[in-house]
Amino acid sequence: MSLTNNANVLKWVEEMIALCKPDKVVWIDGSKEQLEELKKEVTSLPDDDPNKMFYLNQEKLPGCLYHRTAVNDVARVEDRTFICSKTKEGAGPTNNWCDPQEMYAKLRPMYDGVMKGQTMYIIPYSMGPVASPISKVGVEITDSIYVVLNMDIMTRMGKAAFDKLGDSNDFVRCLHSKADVDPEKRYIVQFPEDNTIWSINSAYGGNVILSKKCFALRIASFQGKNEGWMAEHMLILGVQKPDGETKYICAAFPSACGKTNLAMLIPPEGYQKAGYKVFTVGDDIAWLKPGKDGRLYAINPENGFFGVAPGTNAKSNYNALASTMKNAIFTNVAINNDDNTVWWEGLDKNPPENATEWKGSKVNGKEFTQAGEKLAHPNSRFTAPAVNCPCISPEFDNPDGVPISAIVFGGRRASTTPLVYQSFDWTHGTYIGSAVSSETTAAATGAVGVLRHDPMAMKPFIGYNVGDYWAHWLEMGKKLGDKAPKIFNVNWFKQDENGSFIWPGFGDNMRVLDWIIKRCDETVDADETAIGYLPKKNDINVEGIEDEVTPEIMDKLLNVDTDLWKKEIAEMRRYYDEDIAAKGGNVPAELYAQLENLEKRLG
Ligand code: GTP
Ligand code: SPV
Ligand code: MN
Repeated sequence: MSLTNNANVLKWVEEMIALCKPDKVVWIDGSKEQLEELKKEVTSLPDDDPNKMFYLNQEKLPGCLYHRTAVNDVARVEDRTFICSKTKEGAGPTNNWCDPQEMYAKLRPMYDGVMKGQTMYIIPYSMGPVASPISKVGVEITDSIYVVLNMDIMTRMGKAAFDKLGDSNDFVRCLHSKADVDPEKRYIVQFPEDNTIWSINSAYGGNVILSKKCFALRIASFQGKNEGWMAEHMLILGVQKPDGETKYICAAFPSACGKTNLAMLIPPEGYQKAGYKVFTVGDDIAWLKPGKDGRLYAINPENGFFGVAPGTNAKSNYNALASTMKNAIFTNVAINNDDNTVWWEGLDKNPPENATEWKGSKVNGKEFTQAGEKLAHPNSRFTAPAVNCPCISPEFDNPDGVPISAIVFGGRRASTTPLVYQSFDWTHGTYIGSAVSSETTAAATGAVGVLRHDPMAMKPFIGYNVGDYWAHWLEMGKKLGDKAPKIFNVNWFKQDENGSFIWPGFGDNMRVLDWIIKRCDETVDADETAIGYLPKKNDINVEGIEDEVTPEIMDKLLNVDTDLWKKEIAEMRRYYDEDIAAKGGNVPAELYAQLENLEKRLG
């Protein structure tokens, strides 16, 4: 029985049934009973079934499940991801493009009968609190129980989403089939003008949880441009100061560059004693819209965290670890067979001897890791409900969102970029965002550690022409005027000659947030340099870490090396000219002017 009378939904569902030809159709109402049934079904599959999920130790990890994906299916696949706008210019130089009709024609035969002998699940969901005027509805059709269970954690899933939709046609049509998980036939395709996403031949995270990068960033960024708001790859956190005021900050870092960690940080002891508290609103995606008072407000469209497991431990990110202790799903981590719990690199220093590594082989984990092998895949992930997070913000469900005081950009940079600096204004901040580059990580397939441009940490996620995207940023700044958030850049990843990080990072990043907040409150001065405002050396509080961050290290962290910056800027000019402008991206004149001014200031 269908869960809605919405004629647009019913018509589309009928078409998809006719195309995929499932044996059975199940509407997901979001009830506990239905989800428990699905868990039973997916854990009862034979051990060698690739769709199998496993119950973990239900005393230590109640409600938690484990899943491993195909070896060739462990990360987003950017080379197989398409933005099928009506025109090539619509997708612009940062996206793969194909004519939509051509793409539909190519994919339709692949979906034809793909669900024969299988069940089709129809998942209604809301991105953002159901009551929020900023939220939007999606419907995902899938043949994967893993997807249903992930969507339950990551979104507000179930009938309430259809109630919100009413008889409107404004919902995103998401179609997913795992098909044969054939990497040669894997496609992740967005059709922005049709509000449609088609994903096939993957069963992994970001490729199949279509609410996430496909909808909440690629489609939503396009909607935001047309409707006057922004969808960004940003965490949202609140810092409650000793005086009781909470300041909200958004930060955009590329994949696997520290958003989840910063969003959940535990302040150093000195800050805790002084009365500072950090609250998490979101760890990956922000939808930003001007509010009635003219300030910029953010909601987190998601309802859970799909976080990087390796490196997560009680010290680096206690709150993330605590979030995974019940009703979570673990993907591609290792199993400790002694007690049927999970393990990954960086959890602790004791890899289990009696382990199953992420591909499914039983190994002696100690010997295995000593030999340099990884027990967990570097992009192994947990899916955890936001309600589990000990520091979840009391404003998490606020339909109006939270007012943003600062926007922070960052990336992995071994050199050049200082620990923190502030832009002169919104336009300069937009330039800084456009200039984000970062060393690549395991979050996407391909080489790791290669420096690449990743404007606003959105390179894989801008659902339209990057030139128009930058223009939209500039326009938002004009709309917000003097109420616009201040824009900063940070770099937690500066290295010494031996390749070691010179900034302790994690909880100590609070020290940088502290400076950022003081800049917003205008209670701290700064040095005006060619690249922007830098902290005066003694204004980054190092109380308690003086041994690690000596004055010499602080000098290195805040250093602006003119030669390196001249190279950086030459590369930016090449990037704007060759990678963007020459390939159909209209770099706004204001950004070129920013680049020229920067060149002049550096001499
Ligand atoms: P996505 O979910 O892919 O968007 O990633 P993310 O930006 O949320 O990154 P996450 O917080 O999961 O961090 C990814 C990796 O960076 C982990 O291995 C962390 O241990 C490491 N990391 C995070 N913060 C810091 C930091 O301040 N310093 C250092 N050195 N490493 C960090
Ligand atoms: C990212 O890669 O930025 C992620 C994980 O947050 S995924 O959902 O796979 O995109
Ligand atoms: Mn992400």
